[in-house]
Amino acid sequence: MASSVRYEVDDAIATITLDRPGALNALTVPMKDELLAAFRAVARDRAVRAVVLTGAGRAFCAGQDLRERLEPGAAPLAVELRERYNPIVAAMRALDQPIVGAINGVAAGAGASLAFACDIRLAAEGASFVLAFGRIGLVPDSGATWFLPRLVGPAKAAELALLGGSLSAAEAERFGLVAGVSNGDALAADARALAGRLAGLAPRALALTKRALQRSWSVDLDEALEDEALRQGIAGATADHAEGLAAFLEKRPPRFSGE
Ligand code: LHQ
Repeated sequence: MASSVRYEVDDAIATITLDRPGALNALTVPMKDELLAAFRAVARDRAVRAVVLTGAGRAFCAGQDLRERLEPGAAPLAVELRERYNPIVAAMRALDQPIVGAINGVAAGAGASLAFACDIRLAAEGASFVLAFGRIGLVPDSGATWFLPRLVGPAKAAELALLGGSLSAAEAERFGLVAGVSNGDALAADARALAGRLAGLAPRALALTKRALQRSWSVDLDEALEDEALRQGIAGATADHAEGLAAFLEKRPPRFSGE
């Protein structure tokens, strides 16, 4: 079967491209397996320092392939989520390397959830986020109910999730859901430049920062302060911290090794 997820590594940046443009990159079983394999490949490859997740063609991802759901033998929804979607979202969040979502077009249903699970998002002018679940009598899934209130606030999250509403790229930027909106064809280059900036930073500090931000949602301030102290102890013992200090004092850009 032809691959529907492209995985390319270039200059410390892995680009993962959802590649079924004829169906707006709607997710099939093999595609979900490939996507999980791609994130696992990133996890194993320390030479990769940042990831770009994007879609081929005019869409980012239209969520679950709805035609596939009608095929005989399709797994029950809860099973499909537990066995295929949830492991992808968990793998994205467990990744040490930061993920830049390059949202090139519509991100609907579980496609929106994938976008939410990225660490930073950039959007093309024409992109949108569509909470399409309710329109087909389903509940937001693949992390959407967890990420959305945290990303845009509870009021907007409720409006979008309950009404199955859509956010344009400009609105998404206003709500802080995307870090920027790229004009014309600039998105790929802008996302790569952002990933390049991340790839130039100290990998272990980035990984520790990702974890601290994630953990902050489930702990009180005292625990967060202690968690920061613990992580800073680890970061402070790295060669990259020593390199960062040396570079500052020598007034030169740092060269982080990941050690
Ligand atoms: C599609 C799809 C699609 C197949 C466009 N499937 N072909 C669900 C179930 C199981 C387990 C776990 O979780 C989930 C979570 C979910 O993801 S539920 C939500 C599923 N997604 C949707 O409900 C979105 C359905 N798509 C749309 O509403 C529209 O296509 C959007 C708003 C994304 C884009 O609209 P347009 O720009 O007008 O494009 P279009 O509708 O004309 O689509 C273009 C083609 O892509 C078309 O194929 P065709 O052969 O007729 O040209 C669509 O059938 C196909 N396509 N989404 N999810």
